[in-house]
Amino acid sequence: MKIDELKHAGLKKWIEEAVTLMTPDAVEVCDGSQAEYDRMIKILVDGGLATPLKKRPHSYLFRSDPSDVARAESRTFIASKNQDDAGPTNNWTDPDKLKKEMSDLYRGCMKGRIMYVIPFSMGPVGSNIAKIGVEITDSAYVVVNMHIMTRVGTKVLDVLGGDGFFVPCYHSIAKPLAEGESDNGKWPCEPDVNKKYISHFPDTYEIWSYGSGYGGNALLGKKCLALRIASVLARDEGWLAEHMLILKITNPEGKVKYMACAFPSACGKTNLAMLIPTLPGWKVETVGDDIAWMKFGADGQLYAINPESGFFGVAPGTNDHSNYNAMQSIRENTIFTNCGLTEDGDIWWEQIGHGAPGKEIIDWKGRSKPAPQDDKIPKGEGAEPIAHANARFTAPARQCPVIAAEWEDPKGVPISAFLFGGRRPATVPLINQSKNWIHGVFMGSITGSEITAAALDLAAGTIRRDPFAMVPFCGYHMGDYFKHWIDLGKKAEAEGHGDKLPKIFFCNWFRKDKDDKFMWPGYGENSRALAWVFDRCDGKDNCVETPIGNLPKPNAIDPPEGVSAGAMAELCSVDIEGWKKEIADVRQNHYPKFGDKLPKELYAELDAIEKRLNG
Ligand code: SAT
Ligand code: MN
Repeated sequence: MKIDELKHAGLKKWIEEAVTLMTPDAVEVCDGSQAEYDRMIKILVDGGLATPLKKRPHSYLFRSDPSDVARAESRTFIASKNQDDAGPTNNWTDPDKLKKEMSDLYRGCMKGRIMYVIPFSMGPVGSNIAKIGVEITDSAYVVVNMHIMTRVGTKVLDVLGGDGFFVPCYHSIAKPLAEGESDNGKWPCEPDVNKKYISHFPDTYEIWSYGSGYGGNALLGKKCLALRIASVLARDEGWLAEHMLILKITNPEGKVKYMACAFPSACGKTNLAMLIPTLPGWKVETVGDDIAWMKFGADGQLYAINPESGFFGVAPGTNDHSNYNAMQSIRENTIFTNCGLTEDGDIWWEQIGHGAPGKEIIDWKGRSKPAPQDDKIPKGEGAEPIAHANARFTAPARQCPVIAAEWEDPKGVPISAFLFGGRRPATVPLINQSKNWIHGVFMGSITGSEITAAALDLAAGTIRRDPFAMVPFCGYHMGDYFKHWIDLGKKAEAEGHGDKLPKIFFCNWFRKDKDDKFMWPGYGENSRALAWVFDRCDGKDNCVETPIGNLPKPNAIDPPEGVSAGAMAELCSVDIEGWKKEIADVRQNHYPKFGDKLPKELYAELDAIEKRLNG
């Protein structure tokens, strides 16, 4: 499609301005077809950037530049007009100054390249919870990834119509080509991290990204739109855009509930989303593995959609035991980035479940290495893994064997429970239900993981708080974000729908004993905690009230093999002294960060828990 054929005058004007600024050799509006995907892949293979995988149909391996392997948090900006709107967890910069600086960089940045215009829908096309974005990019890698991760193409333009709302997203890899020059197999990007930009303009709902071609820096529908900008839209419009997986759980009687769960990174979120229950008769299916958008329906019930249509999952550590369903999801039609390449033409990574076949393997930097005999992470001086620790797979969600039938239902799925959790070797019980909505918001606000190895300036044992697992992804002041959560609960209650609010739970799969051993086996056994949550949502009398919330009654959760009755009791008990320290830490080190924007309701919650602990 040509720009002239676009019906939306605002979109046309915006693209024309970008063309004038970035001066690409040509412009293509993406139609989202399989033919388009195949054509882009051919360009990437011919250019030496993608390697077809003999062992996996329609699958390709990419190796990025070593400077371009993860989200660039230090170069991620929230450029609100008012500095105070960005809050203490974001890098703020003045929007006018930033736009001027970036416009200078964008000038001529697509010379020698094609500008692809990608109309995409976050959420099922036409859903009233979905939003439309348009990304312009000079990266064919971005086009193919967006094809998998979002709904792309003409069908989106049809919904957009002549005057619909879209989030405009600029992206350039910042590598113009001179006459006759080509990428020649080298991942194009701006190698100087300090010249990469991932910028958000929350007042105007715009995204400008420059210099990186990787993941969330470049696939702008994901963290940039679906979380940072969407969190602002959600605040302004009265809904929730959250860093949550969505799972469907069915009990042995065939009754169904949906849960949305937030965890900081490295807590096994994708694994939980695709869990295979060990509890007989229970079934877990996947609606989403990373992001949930939720709106209240006219019936007062909160409905969630997964705005994405694919999984952009961390490869290392994924294996048939940790996540069988993810391994099944990536058998074909998958893009791999920064994994190892085996002699027989397959991908490989640390903790994939087996050593690498053959004598040699190509590592993520493209170097030939001896094929590892086992899948352990190499340790010691100068040891380098074969796959980058943040190597990823991009796979269509529909390929997941346990994708829920309703995962694309435009009206969303009704959410019964929220779960928050982190890696907490001490103090936090296996599962705990909040006393009420505000107590639940309190739980979300103190979510975090313990730092194990002494990292940078933080001592081991320190809790790195990541409220609602949203710290890197909230597009505005987190104090206001907590308030938004509190307000939504109050509004539902005022409207007489308090009983329909999701119940809120705090969980911890990572408790350790005195010998530093994990007390809970995790993975499929987490279904035992989920089953308890399910029954709580049904009002089953299976809990005891404690100062920190409602904990499972003794024997309410059957211990899995290898967990003694004593250990089970400890996992479900209140560590009074530990919680006193927790409360003191929140009061001294966590809440003050948010200044006077920290809602007074949360301080009141802190006081109330402290009083109960002392009582
Ligand atoms: O690179 S992404 O932002 O898409 C994934 C992540 O870092 O969580
Ligand atoms: Mn995530």
